[in-house]
Amino acid sequence: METIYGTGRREASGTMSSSNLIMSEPIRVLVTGAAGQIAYSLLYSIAKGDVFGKDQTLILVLLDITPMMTVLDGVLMELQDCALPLLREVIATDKEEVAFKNLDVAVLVGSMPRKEGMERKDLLKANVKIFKSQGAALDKYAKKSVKVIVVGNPANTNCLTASKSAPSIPKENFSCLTRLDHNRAKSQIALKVGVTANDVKNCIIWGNHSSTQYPDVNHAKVKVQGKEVGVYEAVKNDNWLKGDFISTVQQRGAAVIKARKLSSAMSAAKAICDHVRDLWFGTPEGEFVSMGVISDGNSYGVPEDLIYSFPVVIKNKTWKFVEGLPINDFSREKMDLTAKELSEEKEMAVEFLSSA
Ligand code: NAX
Repeated sequence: METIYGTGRREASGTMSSSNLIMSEPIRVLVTGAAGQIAYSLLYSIAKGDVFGKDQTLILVLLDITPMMTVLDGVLMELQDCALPLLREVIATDKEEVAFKNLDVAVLVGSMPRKEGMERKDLLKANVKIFKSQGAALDKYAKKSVKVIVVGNPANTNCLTASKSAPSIPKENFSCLTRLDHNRAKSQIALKVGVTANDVKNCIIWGNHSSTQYPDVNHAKVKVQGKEVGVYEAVKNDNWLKGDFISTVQQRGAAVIKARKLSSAMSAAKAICDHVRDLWFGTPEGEFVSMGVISDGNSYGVPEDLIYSFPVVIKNKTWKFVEGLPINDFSREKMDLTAKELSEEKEMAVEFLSSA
């Protein structure tokens, strides 16, 4: 099934008479899992220009599975009813060959959720199947310059699976979301110091988007009364920073589920917007952010060929590792632990990949 709303095949001429703004050529953005709860917040933010800018027109493509098509129709109707000037076209579909065609950006949110009694291995297997297929569709139909952002869990390993299944697209074009964890860390520090999140920068999430992730503030700065200082100096509580701070960030997803009976959605959508906007426009001078990207074996002692969350800076739509940060023994141990988990996940995924 495929529903299209909008201006059909009208070629972008560079201007949109309705708004008197000079508009650029529309970019084609896919969101998968589009009938789900994260997408419900995310689609509105993207469509109104929070990510690609207020003068970038868009063709939004929504993919979900066949049983969700009636729900997706409702999402499509709501997007129409928002009457947003940037939206040239919205395409709702359950077909990969439609969804992945000519993409500039793919945000892969949909995945197989963990069901009661499901083993981690079975979950991984089900997701290898999904991300192998979507990776192959990217390879076949998307632009070679496409930026692929994987959100659906296990996000790091799903991202690796998609990348391996799309050999004609550069590995560097794939990243997975750890920005929610990054934002959680930033916010915990801001709350503790009594400043706003904007006053905190350069937190790092290392490793897997799981409870083994390592939130590291050894290199982070906080602005207190107009002066930038190290987080350890501002917080003045090493025990908290090495204990409850880390476990709060690691367990935050579970805490939200316990309280809300649903997983993080508003904050996840906000984090996806932050991640993609930075990929598109770059990171501010002097700041770095966390994202899961392919390891090269030469950075921070992380084994090669894992999608591991690192501190990165972004310029001209290209990310680079932040290099040369000193790593103490406390950090080393935690960074290795999360790398070990990712290596195990990779081993299982590779095994399933050959049989999926
Ligand atoms: P929902 O269950 O509300 O929505 C998921 C949607 O994906 C459903 O509509 C489902 O039909 C669809 N879907 C399943 N398989 C699909 C496929 N093969 N192709 C297209 N669509 C498919 O989940 P939601 O709360 O939106 O979360 C989505 C994913 O994000 C989950 O895997 C979740 O664990 C993950 N998260 C990842 C985060 C991260 O930081 N990396 C944070 C938030 C979130 O927990």
